[in-house]
Amino acid sequence: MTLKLVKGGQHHTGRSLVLHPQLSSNDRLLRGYSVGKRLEECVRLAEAIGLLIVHSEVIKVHKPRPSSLIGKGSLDRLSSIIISKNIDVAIIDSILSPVQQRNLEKDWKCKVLDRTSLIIEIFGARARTKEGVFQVELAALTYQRSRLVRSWTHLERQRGGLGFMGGPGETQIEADRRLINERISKLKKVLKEVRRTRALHRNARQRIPYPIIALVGYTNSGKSTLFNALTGSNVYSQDQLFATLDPTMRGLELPSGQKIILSDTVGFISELPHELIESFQATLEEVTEADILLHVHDISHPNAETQKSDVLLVLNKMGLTDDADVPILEVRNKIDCLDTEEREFQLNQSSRSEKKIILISAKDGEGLKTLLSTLDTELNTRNKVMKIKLPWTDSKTLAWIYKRGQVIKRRDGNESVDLTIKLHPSDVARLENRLNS
Ligand SMILES: Nc1nc2c(ncn2[C@@H]2O[C@H](COP(=O)(O)OP(=O)(O)OP(=O)(O)O)[C@@H](O)[C@H]2O)c(=O)[nH]1
Ligand SMILES: [Mg+2]
Repeated sequence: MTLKLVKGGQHHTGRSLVLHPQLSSNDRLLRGYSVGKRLEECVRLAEAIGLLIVHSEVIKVHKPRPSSLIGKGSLDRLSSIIISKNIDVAIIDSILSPVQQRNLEKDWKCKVLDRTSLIIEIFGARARTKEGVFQVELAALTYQRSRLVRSWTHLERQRGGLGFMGGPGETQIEADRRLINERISKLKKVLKEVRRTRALHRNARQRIPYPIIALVGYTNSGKSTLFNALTGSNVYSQDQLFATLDPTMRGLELPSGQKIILSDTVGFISELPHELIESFQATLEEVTEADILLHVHDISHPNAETQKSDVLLVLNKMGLTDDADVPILEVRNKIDCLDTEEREFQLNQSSRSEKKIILISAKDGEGLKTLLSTLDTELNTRNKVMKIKLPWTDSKTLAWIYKRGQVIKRRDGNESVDLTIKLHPSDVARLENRLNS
């Protein structure tokens, strides 16, 4: 498979067909998941790279065929639609094996993209910064490489006889893999440098230790709208999947006067390709390093529950388990879209829930005050980051700090030691007493 990336926001043009294969083993059916909505999402993904969708359907797959996923009957029926409607690209909303993809392309005589390649394509079209472009390219190549391995190794296509391209006897697959590997290691080096620079910036920020609050959530849930409403900014927000790709941060003051940094970043989606999660480490570090996560839900979406668990799944893959590492506050957005009955239900649920649930409308501003004061409370009951200088003579306090708190950074001087520590708010006062006595 060749996955050609569209760089710098260019769009594809083309007539397209979108299929959502509904596997009978699909456990989502049991979770009140709407298949129609999932098809709609895939149509919107295809639209996100500028394709014109001329036909879309859910197709029942009882026994997935290893050679083509869908059965012969549907294959032929779709083939005539593809011919009569002049279709250039068929999008299959699932993950295809390289063999399935090639066979479908041969059979239908059009380009075939699966969900993973489609999402990587969208990221490619959205990437604006150098960093974004590199990250997408890395994801695309990693995906391509995994498919080379699976599809070609047993075929070992020998490159035509002369042997001056690559060493004698070198096979096409080895040459391809070598090129891809070289590029992948180059990209990884560049991105490592990006991460190093970012870490330096983060350290500089931590010298004035403002807590970082990161917005996370399903794509199109309203993160950027909320970001704009809270910070008075004007970042791009649009009724479009993956409107945001590059992270943005802004300072903000809570009602108590506490300053925080709010960060908006790329949204998640069901079955987000793991290649993207791995490649976007630099971007996603704003999330993994945050003090609190605000998980923004589009509560008016019929698949809100599935979207929620799929976002938590991605966070898990990033090593963030629900509340164990960092508090995750549930923010239910778009309550302006609910009717009276649904609104009552939501209010009821949030007042009964043990976990904090905050209902808001980022568009109308409803609930934003509560959200900010909740953040205040949350930050006040959480560990505080402090910097102190301790004379060596006070070894008792040093021992106390190691026992009660967490030492993040330590620099030993001749007469004193500089420490950056994390302490529970109740211990902060105790420490101050010790230092003053
Ligand atoms: N009715 C209503 N619409 C909202 C609300 N918040 C956001 N929207 C709309 O939802 C769409 C998506 O909003 P964004 O803020 O771009 O969503 P996002 O989460 O940043 O999306 P990505 O960047 O694509 O991940 C836009 O059309 C917004 O106008 C809300 O509270 N009520
Ligand atoms: Mg956004």
